Amino acid sequence: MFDNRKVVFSGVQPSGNLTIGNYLGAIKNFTAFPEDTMRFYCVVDLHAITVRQVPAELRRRTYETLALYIACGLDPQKNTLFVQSQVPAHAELGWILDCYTMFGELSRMTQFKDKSAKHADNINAGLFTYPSLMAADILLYQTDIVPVGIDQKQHLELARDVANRFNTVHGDTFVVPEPYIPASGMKIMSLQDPASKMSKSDPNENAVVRILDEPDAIMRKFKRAVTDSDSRVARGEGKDGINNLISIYCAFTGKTAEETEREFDGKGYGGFKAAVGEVCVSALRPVQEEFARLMADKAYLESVMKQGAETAAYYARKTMSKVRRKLGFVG
Ligand code: AQP
Repeated sequence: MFDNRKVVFSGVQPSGNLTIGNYLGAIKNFTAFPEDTMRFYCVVDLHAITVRQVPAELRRRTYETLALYIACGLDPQKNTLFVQSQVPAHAELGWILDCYTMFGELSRMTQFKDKSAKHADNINAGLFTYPSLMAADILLYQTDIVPVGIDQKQHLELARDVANRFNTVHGDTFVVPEPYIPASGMKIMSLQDPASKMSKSDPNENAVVRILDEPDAIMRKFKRAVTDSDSRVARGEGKDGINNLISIYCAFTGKTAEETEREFDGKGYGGFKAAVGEVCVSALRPVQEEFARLMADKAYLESVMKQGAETAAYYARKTMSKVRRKLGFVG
């Protein structure tokens, strides 16, 4: 909409140390878009405060998330990498879209229900209206494509509904975005409770493999992964643990589930778990090395943030002036 390039937008919350769920479900796919797209990748710190954060940790994780974007292959010269709170238009459009999002719609969001159950002492309004802020993040850049994990599909559908509603009332204002959920972006499940999503804020460290975990820790966590009483490496009903490990193995190696089942035919769970650990360790090693190098140069990370925020704000302003005019705001 800004020019003839397709726009890609996505974000990750700096709400914990990122997991292989965030990596395989989202960040790895951010690098999949061609040069002739316009790409915005945001560290969504405004979203992170819907759950209580320790300020010093939030600050550190904001730098770390940005460094991980770069370490995972996002070149700041070719992608706009920025921090959400440094572009105030996100909060401004978030409020406006709150007024175009229905209470009933927000009440149906499964993430709200899950997070309210997890944080029963702090069910704040921001947790409830999280999806309208997410819609604002996306619509602000006239986004065509949003690479996300499948767990975010419901929020994305809501963003589409909000865009359509606004466009119907005020005439064409926003591009209606499409999700991009590639096969390798399946939902990575907890290693200890494979019926629930692997989440960076899970207090059980054995449940979560983090992008920055040491090789020993990664191997240990996979070896302890909960499976079942069968011993055949094959997908099936009631085999959530093995289904999940097969998905992870496939995502790191590019092999299909059938190829994986054939490769481990007759080999038992122990050997398979070790093999999943090994492919994970070797895929993450270059990311970890680059991350360490970047974190030693805070001034560089700050320059990336500053440049990214300026570029993002430039495009956000274009959308906001259109939105303000359509709404009848003065000036
Ligand atoms: N387990 C997962 N499998 C596949 N994709 C995942 N994503 C997250 N977990 C998985 C994808 O990562 C992107 C960024 O997620 P987020 O930080 O915005 O929030 P989230 O989905 O709430 O992630 P977490 O790890 O569960 O965070 P906390 O614990 O803070 O709530 C999204 O594209 C998401 O789909």
